[in-house]
This record gives sequence, structure tokens and C-alpha cells, in this order.
Amino acid sequence: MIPRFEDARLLPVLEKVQTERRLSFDDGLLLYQTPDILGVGYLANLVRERMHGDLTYFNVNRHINPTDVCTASCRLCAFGKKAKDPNGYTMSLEEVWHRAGEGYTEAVSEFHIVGGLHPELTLDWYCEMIRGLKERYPQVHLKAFTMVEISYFSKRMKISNREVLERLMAAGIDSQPGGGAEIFSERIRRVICDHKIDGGEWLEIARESHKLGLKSNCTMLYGHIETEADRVDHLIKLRELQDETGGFQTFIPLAFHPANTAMSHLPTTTGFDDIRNIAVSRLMLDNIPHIKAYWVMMSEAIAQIAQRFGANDIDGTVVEEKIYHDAGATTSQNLRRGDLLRLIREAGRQPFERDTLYRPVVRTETAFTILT
Ligand code: V47
Repeated sequence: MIPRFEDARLLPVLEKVQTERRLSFDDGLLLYQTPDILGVGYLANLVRERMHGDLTYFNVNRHINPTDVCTASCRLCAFGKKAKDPNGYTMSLEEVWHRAGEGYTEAVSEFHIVGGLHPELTLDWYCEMIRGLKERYPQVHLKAFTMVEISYFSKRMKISNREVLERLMAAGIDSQPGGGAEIFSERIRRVICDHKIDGGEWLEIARESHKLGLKSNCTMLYGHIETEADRVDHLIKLRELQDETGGFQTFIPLAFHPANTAMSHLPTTTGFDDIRNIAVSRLMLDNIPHIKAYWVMMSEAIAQIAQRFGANDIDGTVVEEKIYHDAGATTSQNLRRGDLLRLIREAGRQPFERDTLYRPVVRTETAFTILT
């Protein structure tokens, strides 16, 4: 069947998609600029169904943010607090270990652990935290620390990124989340996160991590002051690294939430933009297996629709979310497994509970088994 595109410029892109040829920078720009969102969605859905059929992946997970105290002052962020700020918090090790076991009714298969760049906590403290979690929850996969945190530990401890990664792996981390990538354009980074590592360093640490055998995710923060060309450039840089390492599992486009940040004058993204970022990333990132529509960030409703526009993952139960809620998110902080099943089924997709490495999980409420 030949689809009817409103924008005939999409026909050469269709040809490439059908013959599984790589899309160019200009194709990416066109996909961002065309008003034909249904055409873009049709193309992304072709790829999504070719790769994953009707499956939509989800997991039962819990986010843990041990501290929001952060030495950086990124304009994009509402989460980080200065050490002197009475509203900041830092958990004790006991608290982290205790918190990890709270607040869910089903056994979680993943802890997602990220935090501020704390001026005093040492790498040894983090290693002890990880070892303690592993001891208490041996079945739970630890997806922990962004490339930004790795770089910070390395500078503070005056050791290489590689050594930091090796020490954290020895302590028990199993993979890394995708945060902190923001947008690689230095022009934009200088404004939104000038205290953070540059894009080149983020990519270099991801390369190092993949070489050591860790899988990681990757993200792109959109909807602030970046241009469409900056977005395409970001996606292509991720695609190039993935050609080299194959270490990225999942890409998550993250919409900027301006409330309580130094850029609170900016408008929030629209549903159109959120859906388009899902679709364009599915089309451009031909070598990254999964595209996640993170429901906390984009709302349950849009994350569900995204399952027909290129996404094949919806993230997890989350339990307690701080980064987006500090920035004004009005979504719930947690969903039950049953809520995710309903969202997925009503999108006409087949739910597939996965562990962090996308292996099938079978479960009762209190226990689960990973099928290998
Ligand atoms: O790194 C911070 C972004 C990220 C704001 O790997 C903001 O599975 C919007 O990376 N508005 C954290 N975004 C979230 C993240 C993530 C989420 C879910 C799953 C995974 C995964 C990763 O959120 C930060 C930053 O890029 N962020 N502040 C804000 N005001």
C-alpha cells in the first residue's frame, strides 16, 4: 500500500525507510520541519513495527535520588540545590537502603539511581551504597550514575573515568541511565548547563563505559533554546557512537520542563513536539534498538499515543520521581504495573515486561524470574 502523504517531500524518505537505508542530516531536518506529522508518524511506525512488531516494553522499577545537593548550577534544572540551601537533602546510607525497599507493592527488577554532584560524598561512599543495595536486593538490576556523575567522581578523586567505572562495576552497578546528555551543541550548553561536562566528554565516557561492557541509555533534552539542526546533530552524534560501540540500549527524548528553573520564562513543549521527537528519533537512530516514551515526562496520554508513532517502551512504575516534579510536572509519581498494562493494551500493543537488559520477566506480586 502506498500511503498518501500531505507533504510529497516525504516520499524519498519513505523509499529509504522501505529499503532500510540510513537517513541524512537533511532528512532529519525535513522530518522536524514538515507539518505532515501523520506522515512522519507513519514512517516511524513502519520502523517500529519492523523492529518490535506489536510489543511495548515496560519494567517494574524504582527511582532513587540519594541527594539533590549539587555543585553545578545548570539553568535547565530545578532539582539541584546548593549545599547551604535548607531545602536540599542528602540521605544517609541506611536511608538509601531503607528507601529502596519502600513504597511498592510489586517486586521491582530495577533501581534507577542518579543524584546531584555533591561536594562532600566520596566515591567510596557511593561504592558502599551500591554494595549495600546489592547485598539487600541481590535480584535487582542497578542502573546507576550518568556520564556527568562519572566525570565528577573522576575529577574529585583525581583518577580516570575508566577507574571510576571499574570501581563502581566492582561494587555492583549493572548499567547506566541516559541522563545528562542534554544537547551536544556547545553554543546551547553554554547557556543551559555551562557547569556540566561538554558533549564530547559525555560521548567519550559513554564510549569508555561501553568498552568495559556496560550497557547504557542515552537522552536528548529538547524544547528550550535549541534549533532543529541542533537536535539532528545530537541524534547523529549518538548514532555515530553507537556504530562504534553498540552499547546504547534505549534512547529517551526528554521535554524541557521550565517551572522553577532559571529558564522559567520559556513555554512548555506541546503534544505535537513531543510526538514528533519520538518519531524523528525512531527514524534517525536506526542502530539503537529501543525508543522510550517516558510517561512521567510526557504524560500517560502522550506516552500511550507515542506507541503508534515510533516508541516501543514506556518506562516503568518509577514509584518516586523528583527531577521532573521539582520542575513542575503534574503527572503522577508512580504507576502500578496494572496501569501500565492498561495503557499499553488500549494503544493496541502487547505488553512485554522486561528487565533492564530487555530479557522477559515472569512474576508474581512479590517475586520475579528473568528468563534468559
Ligand atoms: O539528565 C533535568 C533532564 C534528566 C530538567 O535512562 C530535565 O532510562 C526537563 O535522564 N526539565 C534526568 N528535563 C532524567 C533521565 C531519565 C529519565 C527516565 C529514564 C532514563 C533512563 C533517564 O532529566 C536529566 C536532564 O536531562 N532534566 N531538569 C527539566 N527542568
